[in-house]
Amino acid sequence: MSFRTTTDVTYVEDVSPGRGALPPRAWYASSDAKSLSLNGSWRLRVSATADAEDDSFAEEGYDAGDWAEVTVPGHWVLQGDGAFGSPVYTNHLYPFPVDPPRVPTENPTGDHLRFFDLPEDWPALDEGGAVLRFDGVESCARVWLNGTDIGEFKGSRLPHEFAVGHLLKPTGNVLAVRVHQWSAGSYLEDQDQWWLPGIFRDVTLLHRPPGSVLDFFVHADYDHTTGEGTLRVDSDVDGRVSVPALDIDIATGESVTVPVEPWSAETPKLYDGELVTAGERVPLRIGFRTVVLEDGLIKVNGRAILFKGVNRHEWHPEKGRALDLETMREDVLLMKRHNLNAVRTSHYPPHPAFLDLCDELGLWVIDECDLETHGFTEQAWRDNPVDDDRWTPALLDRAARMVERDKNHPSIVFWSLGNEAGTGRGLTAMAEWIHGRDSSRLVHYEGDWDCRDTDVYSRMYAFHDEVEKIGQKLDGGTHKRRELPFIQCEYGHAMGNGPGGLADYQKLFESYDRLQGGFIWEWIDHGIKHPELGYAYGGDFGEELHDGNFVCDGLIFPDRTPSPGLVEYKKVIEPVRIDGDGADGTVRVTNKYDFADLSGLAFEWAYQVDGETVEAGALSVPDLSPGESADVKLPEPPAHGTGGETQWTVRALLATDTAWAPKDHVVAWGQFPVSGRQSPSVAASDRPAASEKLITLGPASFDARTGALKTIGGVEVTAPRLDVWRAPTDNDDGAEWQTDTRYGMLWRKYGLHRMRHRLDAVEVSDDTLTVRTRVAPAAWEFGLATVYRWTSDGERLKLTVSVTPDGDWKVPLPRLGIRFGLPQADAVRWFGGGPGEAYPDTGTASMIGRWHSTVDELQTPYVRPQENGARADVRWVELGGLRIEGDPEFWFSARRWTNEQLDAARHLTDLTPGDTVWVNLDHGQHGIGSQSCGPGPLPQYFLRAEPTEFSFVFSTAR
Ligand code: IPT
Repeated sequence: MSFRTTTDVTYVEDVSPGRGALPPRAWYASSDAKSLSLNGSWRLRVSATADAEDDSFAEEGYDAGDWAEVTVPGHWVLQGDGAFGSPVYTNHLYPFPVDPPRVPTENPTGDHLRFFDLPEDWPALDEGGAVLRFDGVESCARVWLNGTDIGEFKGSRLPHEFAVGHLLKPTGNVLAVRVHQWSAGSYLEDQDQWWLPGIFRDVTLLHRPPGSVLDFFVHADYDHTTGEGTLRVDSDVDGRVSVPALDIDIATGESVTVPVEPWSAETPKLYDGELVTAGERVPLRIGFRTVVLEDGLIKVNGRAILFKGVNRHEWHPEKGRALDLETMREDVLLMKRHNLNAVRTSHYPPHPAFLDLCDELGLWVIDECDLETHGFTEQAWRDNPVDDDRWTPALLDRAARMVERDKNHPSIVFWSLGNEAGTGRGLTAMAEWIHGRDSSRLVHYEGDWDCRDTDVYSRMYAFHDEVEKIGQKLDGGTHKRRELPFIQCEYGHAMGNGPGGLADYQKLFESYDRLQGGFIWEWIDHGIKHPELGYAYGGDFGEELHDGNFVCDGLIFPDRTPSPGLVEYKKVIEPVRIDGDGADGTVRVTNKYDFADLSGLAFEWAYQVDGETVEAGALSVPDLSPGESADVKLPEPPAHGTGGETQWTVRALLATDTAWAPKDHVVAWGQFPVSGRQSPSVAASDRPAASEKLITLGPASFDARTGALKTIGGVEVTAPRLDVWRAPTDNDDGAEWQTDTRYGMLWRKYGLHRMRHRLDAVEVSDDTLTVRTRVAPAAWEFGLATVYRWTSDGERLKLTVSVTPDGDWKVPLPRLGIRFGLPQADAVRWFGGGPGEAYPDTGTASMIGRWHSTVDELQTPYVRPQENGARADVRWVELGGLRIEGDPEFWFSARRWTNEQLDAARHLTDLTPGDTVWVNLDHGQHGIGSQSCGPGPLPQYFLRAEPTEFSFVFSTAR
């Protein structure tokens, strides 16, 4: 065969979806047809432009001996230690001039080569055909097999198949793939994520025997009024369908109705079946369920559902979007273990294996098309491809590739047209096509608030008050919209510390039928593992345009450890509510599942005295149906010594091992007090004794001139003083487009990070050492008159801090408390909220008890360092040889660097432990909110500057 060498790359800027590929069809694994994975080590050559090299590399016999090697699936910019270029992160700005469909001349192009032989057991080449499948290539690829050009395609996160049987040889096959980073398709893929070129999903050669299955559509409905399921499998190639457990054996195209157990995210019952044609057997996993819009509600199997969801991008800190099966499974397991019931595949169809896991383990899925044109917002959506008929074939191709690939997954309840693409005829065409092709699911798209094309009113980051109005149907809108249910396809922006306010949203979702829940933004921080920085984010690769750490906004850290945000969300959405009344000894249990009864759960009570469990036992709770509640009597409180703070803790645990967590995994819990806490009291019986240099009082000594505390018992301290500063969180800073007040900025403007402490008086009386100060920033006239009063009973030392604001305070305080230094501290024990961090609007999961940790483990490793690690409602804490009791309870944090150093750090590796452990004991903390992309803290979580008094009692630890 003669090979005509060319450098023609006009297809790169062609708006068409491609040339040569087979029509889209369902993605399935055959039981008996052979397949050959072409994953593994490939040869790679990266050029700076699309046409720098001609295509002679695709010719048989080409010598690629000096090419690099790259792993497929993979992104070449994440391999080769930067030798092949670097990742680029932008949120919505196109990282190239906007001139659709033109792309820059500088267009990194990876020529890939894979040599393969057919395995020995591969059928003879005249027995059927073969298909070459690419599951994902970013962003545009041209393909040759054995020197023959077989086509080119765009649509990065969508499958493309080519018929190649006639080109195969038993040995010495050469597969050549030229991948361009930028193409016309890039205009349709402006998602908020790293731009990562490469063949990042599997490449597979599939044998297609004569008479093999082509495409098929499983229709498996459930009628909740009869308890029966109706199955029909439409298949391009005739055959038979069997489901042994249901005694089903029917022809394709034929329907049968039998009693079945339905599929739901809570009860993911799948029936194993098989589709058999003359040439092939294909396993089926059938879930019976019916999704409808009825009475203005999304109903599955006759019941309205509540989404407790998350937006999931595919991410791995080393492999980018080239995810292995184990990682996908880990995501689903983590979601299930944290009570999530839904996932939106933001913003593209995921690897198909992920959807298998959703079917199997049970998650509602919004499957989203690979489409976003967000950057056009910068030009008021002018030239937006979704409103330009030239692009419509590409949009329809994308819709079809998603729907056809994924249509047999029971977990998918919504097709989403894409994300942030404005409005236009192209979207309408997609919606019409999807509605026509699959009437068994609903259509979602957020960008059109009139809901012209959609079956749900969907919004992102709507504030609580607006969500409430929508719940009450007082939000107006088009006639169509007013009839539709509402979801937040994105809310609770999990960037850095937070999100705050989730419990307040959940309350609304549970109060109004129309509000059918939401999806947190987002699942995982897209940090890239980096030798010097720990995890890299936008700008760390020298990008000329980037959006910094806005790419790290997940509920799990890049290494998939849950962040406090996920722990909070788990508690907020728990499927069983456990409230109680300690006084009359009853607990009220409410089943908040949509489908499941409580038979899968076992309940346990524990009775605690001063945070320590003195007795525990099983609690028998009736097997409640969804929505039902019962009051259950607790046992008589066990006898214990006198006094002490007492409480009940009741937990709901898995009664048996499940597919996603072992027996005893805690699903839900509640705590309620029996008798309250007694505040620590210290008689002011000791007299301060002043000498020339020192004042002594009880166990402590002070500098006589400044009144600064120097020692308590044998422990030397850096004197406590008022502290109002915290290293602003991403949510404190807010997003640049936020018009609302952004306190992170204002706190800095008003100098709260550089407060001065003026000493006004050191007074010694019979029983008190009083130090009067004024704490205020340079340049401003407002301040905090702060008085420290020290008393002692000879053994314990009490500090009472009185704070009286003066002047015109324009901002709330970040925190209010004292900070002091300890020469050393490692182990920490406390009685209060734990085990993890909590802030005023993120504290639902903070459980009162006895906890222990270390100073290092108290830190929450937000990828961009910021305020973190506070423990809430602390009664007492012991560290560094001291015991500190609070009156009232306080927020505690300790770290090996100052809050100023924390503030200055850009990556975790910037934080190096110093000689002092800095301890903050806070009377108050400002709420966290979600303003990095959403509302700030609700007013009830503000820490306002107002007259306040609080105390701590210090003693040496027992
Ligand atoms: C919204 C996007 O849909 C999502 O991809 C992500 O960028 C998120 O915000 C923020 O992290 S768009 C929002 C700016 C309204």
